[in-house]
Amino acid sequence: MHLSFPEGHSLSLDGPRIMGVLNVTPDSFSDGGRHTDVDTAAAAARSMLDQGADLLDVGGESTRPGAEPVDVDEQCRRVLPVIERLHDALAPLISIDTTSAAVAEAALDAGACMINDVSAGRHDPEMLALAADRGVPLVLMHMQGMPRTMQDDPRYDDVVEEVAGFLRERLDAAEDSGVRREQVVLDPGIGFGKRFEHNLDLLAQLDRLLATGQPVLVGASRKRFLGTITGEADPTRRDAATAAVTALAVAAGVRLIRVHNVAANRHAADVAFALVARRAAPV
Ligand code: HH2
Repeated sequence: MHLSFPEGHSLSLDGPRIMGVLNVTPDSFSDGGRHTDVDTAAAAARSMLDQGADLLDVGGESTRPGAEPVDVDEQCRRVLPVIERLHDALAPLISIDTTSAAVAEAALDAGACMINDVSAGRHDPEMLALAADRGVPLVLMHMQGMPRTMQDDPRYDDVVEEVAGFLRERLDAAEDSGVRREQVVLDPGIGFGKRFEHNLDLLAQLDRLLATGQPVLVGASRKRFLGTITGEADPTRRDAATAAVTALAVAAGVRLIRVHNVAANRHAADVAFALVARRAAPV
């Protein structure tokens, strides 16, 4: 299994791949305000690539619970100079984290080569057609509600079945719009309209999402449910907790992990993968 990018690049999913988070926002819950000028963002990107990131996810709109939408012009003002600089200086694989097709299109023109849409193509009717037209990999994520209100009262009868069913529907919608199935990554949307128990159920039953046959991405990095378990209120001190999720997700078969601390999670993913490989190794 692999993802195909423009100009003949591809990313094999035979092993775990780490997506480093690069938020160019004043208000993201963990790295907000840290990368708002291009030089600092480029330095952070270089450091993540040195630590073993396979791709970088650049976003100009926080989706933390309670966040207000950021308009297209402001998202572009934040992300485009950073994407251009990264593309010119480091040429990494860059994913654009947005629900707006206009932002995604401008980001692809500036050097991004993948779209990460936390609304799974529901926010902007042009998004699926854009991904099809440009032939880029597309992450479809589950979210109940919208960031501003999603944590008010999330409810499910069977969270895993409902999330998997939603993602199967969005996969079909993407395919109907011309996106190639093998380019679609599914994401359960940890923390997006989910209570503590919902997040645990989704992570404990990743096999049910992997049964779709699609590559799965998990983004649990530093999220609040980890603080609930560990008692750690500061998101930047949740990297060991994040690495535990990474190891278990990789052992379950997840091949894309979205994280803030690349070094810790690169190691966790590689160790988990090496151990799982021995399960299948001949004696
Ligand atoms: N989580 C966040 C943002 N984008 N994309 C995907 N595919 N999956 C996720 O779990 C996911 C995501 C939230 O984390 P972060 O970017 O660190 O914070 P903020 O939304 O406050 O910028």
